[in-house]
Amino acid sequence: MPYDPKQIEEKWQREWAEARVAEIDLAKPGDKYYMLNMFPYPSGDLHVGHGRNYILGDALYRYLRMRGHAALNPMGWDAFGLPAENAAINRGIHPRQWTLGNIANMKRQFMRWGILYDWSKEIASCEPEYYRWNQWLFLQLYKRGLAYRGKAPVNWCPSDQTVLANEQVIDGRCERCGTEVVQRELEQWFFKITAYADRLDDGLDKLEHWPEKVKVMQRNWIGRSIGADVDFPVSPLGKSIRIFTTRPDTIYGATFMVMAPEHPDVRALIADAPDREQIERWIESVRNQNALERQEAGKEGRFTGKYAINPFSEEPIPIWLGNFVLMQYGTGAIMAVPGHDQRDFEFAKQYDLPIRRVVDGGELPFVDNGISVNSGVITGLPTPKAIERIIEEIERRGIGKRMVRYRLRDWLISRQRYWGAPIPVVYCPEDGMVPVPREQLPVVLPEEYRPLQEVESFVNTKCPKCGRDARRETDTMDTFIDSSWYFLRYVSPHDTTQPFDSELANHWMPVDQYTGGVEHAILHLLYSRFFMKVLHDAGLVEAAEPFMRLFNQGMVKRFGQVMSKSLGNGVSIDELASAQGADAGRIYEMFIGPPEEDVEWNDAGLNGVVKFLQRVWRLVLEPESIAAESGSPGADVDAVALRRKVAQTVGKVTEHYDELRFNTAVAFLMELSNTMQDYLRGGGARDAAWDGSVRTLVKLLNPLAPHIGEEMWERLGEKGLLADAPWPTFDPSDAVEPKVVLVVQVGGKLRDRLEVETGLSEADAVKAALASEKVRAALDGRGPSKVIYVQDRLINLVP
Ligand code: ANZ
Repeated sequence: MPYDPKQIEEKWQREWAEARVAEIDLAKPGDKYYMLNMFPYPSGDLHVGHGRNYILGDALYRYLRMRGHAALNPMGWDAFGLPAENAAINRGIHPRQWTLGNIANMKRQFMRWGILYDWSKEIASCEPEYYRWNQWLFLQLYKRGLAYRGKAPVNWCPSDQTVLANEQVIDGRCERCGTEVVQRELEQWFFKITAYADRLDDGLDKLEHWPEKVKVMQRNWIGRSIGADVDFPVSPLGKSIRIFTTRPDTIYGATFMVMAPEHPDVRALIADAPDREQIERWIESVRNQNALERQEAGKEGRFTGKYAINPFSEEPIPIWLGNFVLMQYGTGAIMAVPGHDQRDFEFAKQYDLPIRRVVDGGELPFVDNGISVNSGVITGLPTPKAIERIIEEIERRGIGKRMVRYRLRDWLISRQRYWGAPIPVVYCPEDGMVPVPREQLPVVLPEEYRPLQEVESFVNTKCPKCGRDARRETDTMDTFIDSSWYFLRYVSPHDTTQPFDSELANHWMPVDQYTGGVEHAILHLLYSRFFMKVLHDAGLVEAAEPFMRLFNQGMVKRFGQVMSKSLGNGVSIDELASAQGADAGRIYEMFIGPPEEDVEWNDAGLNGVVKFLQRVWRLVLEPESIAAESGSPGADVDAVALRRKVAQTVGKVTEHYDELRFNTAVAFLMELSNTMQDYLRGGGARDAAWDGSVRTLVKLLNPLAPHIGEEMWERLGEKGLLADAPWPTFDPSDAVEPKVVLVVQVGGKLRDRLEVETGLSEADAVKAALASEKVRAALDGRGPSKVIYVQDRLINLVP
């Protein structure tokens, strides 16, 4: 019978499901390994671009099982969010119905690809059993002062009627609908992630198995800067204006000051300016620009007509307003040092302001470290020492202090939409803001799918404290909250008394291997790390970092572009599975390139994999037919050589699976099958060496092609599932290449005899020959102009 995936794949998918192979008893001790793929947003349909991530995870999981690990591999759904809501509104069905339909389809697709998840632990963040714990966690943060309400300028999309996070604003427009975003001041809920800025930054040092790139992105996002706050007296105001600088050592070179146009002291500063109205008009125009437009507008400013005193040089310096100074960062005011800062330099050139050198080292603007000059007590000191010394002086004089600042802002979690977890707070005319008590959770979403403030039956409630009429908070939570702790819920998916069991979490956390797209390098990972630290501080879990090892798989492209539904260049998982089979698709997705790199989909490559599987099938089940083939063997392979190849392959494939290098592992398996073919064609017996090689090949291939694997395993007469079979081991002494003596000649004259490995390539043989002292002497500095090489026997270097 020829290899036919249609005959076998569904059969084994059913077997695995019935045997519940991936179900694991979390309380049972064992060599735990928690592996996790980022839970998907249930958009409805998987294409092979998504497949790469999940197949990689499944291959690793199946490998770990065979290695004897107690491996946990759960799956769930990041099921809340705006797309579901929009899709539902467009189609006129309830977001829940749409979401659950998509979940069912994607779950079917996972099974169709032979992916083994522990479905007994499935979660969906849109279910009250799940989001009730979001609400509980919100209350924990609230109790700890980490959830607060504040007025904030927010990005508002007039079309979607919602607040958008900065990253949802692309070029000043709403990420979803393209409408121009406006700024509005609104009362919003925030999580105080800035309280953890230091620990989030420091913690990165310990994540040695995270890609460096991701850590750099997180560091930049947190943006820790060490420097000083310094007060500059402004006599017309009768007080000082505080600036933040990372280079206090350059203070003698501060020849002017620049304030953000929104700075609260600006009004008083320009109150009596003759051109006040003009300045105010300019301020208004800057205010209406978003951060990006402001950057693109180029450096622009207005002179306030007032002066501050540089506390060190004691000179009066003009106070300017500048569009490049942001109110949200530092103190919203800077000392401008045009000699040593690029932006200040450009500004000074533009408005003809004085530029002064206070650091020696190079041409102005000189922004690097150097030696302080013309700088009082710090003159002559190298920059790092100068910074330390001047900060001491600033603190001694009581005009400022050492300061650490962060770019990171608090996390705005309010969303004015329906399809999210309601924020569990009630507003009572008597008692003010009252958190919903734990026993009254979950605050369940109403059936009616409209923004919550429009749903009267939801809004009107009783105060949990006094029982009088009150109103519910109508904001829902950012869905990033759902994904900030779901990995903990997997250890207690059905617990109705707590979000997770601490003891189980302590056993299973941190996640050993986390895989997903690099698009989550910043927010999702940072928020998850933040939650973990808060829960750690609350004594609920020991680990303070959620993910030990992080892997970002590359994207699949077709026709040069990343696969996506909207571009219409996707390859459907269903079509592929029914045409070439899930196993061929799985191997191809792994063979296509290094897993971290972007790759181009190529149908011809897929056909090559189908041929490989057909060959393996015949090698394992119909070896006679290969032995009888006319083609001559590519090399002599006896039983010893076959055993050696098998041992070497076990070693290499194991090593490469450990490092997720599935593409090279496939190449080794192809090599092994070629050697096995040569063995048969050269008349090799079907003896113990052969039987061993067959079983090893089937096992090594199993993580990647489990359907054909199980079928061959069964047909070989083996008992039990291959999924449960132990990983092959090998005797390292079997893997050693035997040595041969290579005769080395120079111009036909014997010069040396070298012990080398068998099967050396010509290039390696030349290298070995040139390493010989005698050969080099005979060549006398001349390179070989010609090489004659007889493998395993002789090499002749002709000068
Ligand atoms: C004087 C100076 C001299 C500066 C010099 C730099 C070099 P990071 O490292 O990103 O934190 N700055 C401070 N607040 C600002 C604001 N609200 N908007 C725009 N720029 C601001 O940058 C800190 C530096 O950026 C500070 O150090 C300040 O310029 C500027 F040779 O002060 B510096």
